[in-house]
Amino acid sequence: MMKTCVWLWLMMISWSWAAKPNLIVILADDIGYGDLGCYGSKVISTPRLDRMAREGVRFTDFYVASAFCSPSRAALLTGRLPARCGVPYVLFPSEHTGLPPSETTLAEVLKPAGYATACVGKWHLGWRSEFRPQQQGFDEYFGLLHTNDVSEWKVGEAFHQLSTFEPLELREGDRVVESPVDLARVTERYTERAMEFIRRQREKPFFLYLAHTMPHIAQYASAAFAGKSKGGVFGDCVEEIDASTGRILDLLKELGMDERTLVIFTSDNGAGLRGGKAKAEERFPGRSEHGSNGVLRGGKGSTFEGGVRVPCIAWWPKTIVGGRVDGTPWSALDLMPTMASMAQVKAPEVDGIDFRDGLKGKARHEEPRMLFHYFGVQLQAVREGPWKLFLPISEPPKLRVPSLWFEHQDGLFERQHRLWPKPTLYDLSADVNEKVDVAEKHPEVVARLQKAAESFDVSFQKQIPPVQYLPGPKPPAAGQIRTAADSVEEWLKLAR
Ligand SMILES: [Ca+2]
Repeated sequence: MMKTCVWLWLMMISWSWAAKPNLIVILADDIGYGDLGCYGSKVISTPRLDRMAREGVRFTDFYVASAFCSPSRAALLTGRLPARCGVPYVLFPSEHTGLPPSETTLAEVLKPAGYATACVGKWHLGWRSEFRPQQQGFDEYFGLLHTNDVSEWKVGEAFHQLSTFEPLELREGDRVVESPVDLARVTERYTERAMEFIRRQREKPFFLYLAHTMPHIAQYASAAFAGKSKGGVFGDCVEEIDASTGRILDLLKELGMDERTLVIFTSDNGAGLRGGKAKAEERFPGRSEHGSNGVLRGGKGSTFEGGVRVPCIAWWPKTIVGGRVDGTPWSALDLMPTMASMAQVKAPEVDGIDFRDGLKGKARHEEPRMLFHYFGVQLQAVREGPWKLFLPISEPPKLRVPSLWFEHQDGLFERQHRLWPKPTLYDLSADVNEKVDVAEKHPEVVARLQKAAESFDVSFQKQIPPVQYLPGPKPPAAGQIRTAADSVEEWLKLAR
């Protein structure tokens, strides 16, 4: 009797892993490490995400591959470091570039394995038709091709030179369905559209990439959430995303799909720091709020933990045992090979690892794994086990990838690609907020990590491809100001 039970149990376990599960990635924009109740927020109420964590696993050491929107997304979808997959820096609407069609995304890997694929929400990986989600393996697309902070900058302001044309358009496939988009309803509409996609899936397994526009600046929540959170308008947006996630989990249960669906909730980078608030306040009055990275140092844009360590919750009833809190370091780069493995297809060569067993709580790494924290093309820090080493850097990168972001803001390239005179070492197990440099106490750790990191980077630098730019009208040069009289017809033609 006992033997039969064990056999049946083993059969069930192997069946659940053998069947191809549905895969959902819910990506919030700029939610920081301290912005959810289950990660310690006292001002933002997230009952549904907290419950998702209780029913699933909450990771304390989950990293994104970049502390900015576009490169973080490119890395999540390809499993490759941002500079390797052609998107080292954040993209602006005036740029004729994006995630190269030659890159293989998770959607492209899953589609031949029989998956229906949908991208709902913020793309931010290229607006020209050559770079849109439909060219990257997604059967369906509903959302905004651009980030939402380009819509309200006034003509004549420096930043506007990067934007060139507006308004911000909501699209179904290539078709514009609302222009300008009502940002207050965007979370609600993404949610409805995602649920409608899920309801349609009866025959095939599916992959849903739901990338929220919120709570990225400029924040808007729908009427049911606006003004409700103790965390201000930022909190309103997070609370709406919390409710949205709850609706999706409820729907999966209602349709009987919950036990064959893996849902991952995470964020694309840490919350922006308060220091940037004054500048933002001039442009987005009342909508310039940032979240919290909890105890972590630094924020969006930085390779300190606050920029690159984000909340991550995985939920899969019966397969993932509920209530686990897991401190294994893993990365958004791992989603591609992990999900490919679940779909029983081979992933292309990537920088991530197959974390399938780790999701279930089985130790995954026999040796400590090294995680590489790049800012664009510059390797700034590495993590291995408890150690985080900031490398000594004596000169700015030799490779200057074309990027409007830098061309339009004097000195920004130099400021953001930092120089460090000497290596700095932190022991994250004792000092998660990176306050005490222990490099002098552990010279052997510094030497070992530095050698391994530099050796990785030497070969990495040789593999960085040129950024793919398409021909097109030029945006105003730095210092030039576009006026309302300037024609944007050429741009609008390309946007269709
Ligand atoms: Ca972001």
